[in-house]
Amino acid sequence: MPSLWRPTAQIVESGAYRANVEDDTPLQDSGSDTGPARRPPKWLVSAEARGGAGCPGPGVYAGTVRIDIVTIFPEFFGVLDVSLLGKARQSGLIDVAVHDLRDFTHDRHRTVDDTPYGGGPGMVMRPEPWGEALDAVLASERMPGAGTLASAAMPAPSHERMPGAGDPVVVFPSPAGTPFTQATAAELAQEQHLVFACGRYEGIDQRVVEYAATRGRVREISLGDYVLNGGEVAAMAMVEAITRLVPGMIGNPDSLDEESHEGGLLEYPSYTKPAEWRGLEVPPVLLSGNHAAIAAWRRDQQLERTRRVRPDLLPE
Ligand code: JF5
Repeated sequence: MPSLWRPTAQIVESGAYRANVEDDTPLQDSGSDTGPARRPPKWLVSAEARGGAGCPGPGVYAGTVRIDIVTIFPEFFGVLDVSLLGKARQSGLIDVAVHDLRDFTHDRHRTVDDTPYGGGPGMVMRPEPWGEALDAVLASERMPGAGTLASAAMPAPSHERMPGAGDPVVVFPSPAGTPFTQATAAELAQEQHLVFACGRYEGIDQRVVEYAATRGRVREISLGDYVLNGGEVAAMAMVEAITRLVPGMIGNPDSLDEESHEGGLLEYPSYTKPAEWRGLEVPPVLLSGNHAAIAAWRRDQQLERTRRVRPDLLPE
């Protein structure tokens, strides 16, 4: 690839890497014990979102949201390419990288799980690969005040810092977490760096969550009261809900529109042309041109629908 076209950061053969500007060296060797190097799918890297040729690296543009996803199934996240990255890349506002947890193992079988202490069914994800993966994705974190005169002073080592506003948010999708809502999505859409740690098996060694809390602001978040095979599908849903709310996103619905979903009512039913289709008619009020009547009808529909299917959303 001609250097002019080289992205400022790229995913390397080991699966996923976001290198800093000018640095495409993997932070960790995936090891030669894993057979021939695999070519990363093109969606693993979002060069456009990182600024493209000749542009500064991620985090340079105000408003860029960085999202790292750590998983043993990086291929799962190919669908993000279709659902959001196309738009997000064009806007340059969202920078997503997917990382294979197994790239942070050192044994020939790339082991990520083991039997639970204390006994019981299933397997638990071992802490070591998670520690290395989290260190890697958090390594290029820009310190508060970076690039200013104040940054000349040595920052405190991260293990002595208490994570606070501006530090990365580490999300552990888990049925044991707090419920994910539109309000959660709106909050997370304001962050600069989100890390999704997708667990599998019976879960991740709890010390990983403890450790992550020393490096970032940890959120254990549930998509709903059901059990999935892993955090991937939950993470994907969260990423989609969050990214569509990122300020400046192309096609970003305006905030007034969004507000009707936040602690509000369900949507009213929508119709478009033709006015009659297979014997089914559009409610005449919508064709009346009477804007007050239309607004009243829509409100009424919202209330009726909410009472019927989601009474829990209504006060008392
Ligand atoms: C998971 C360890 C995560 O099942 C879920 C989930 C449900 N709602 N939100 C997340 O995550 C799967 C399994 C094991 C961590």
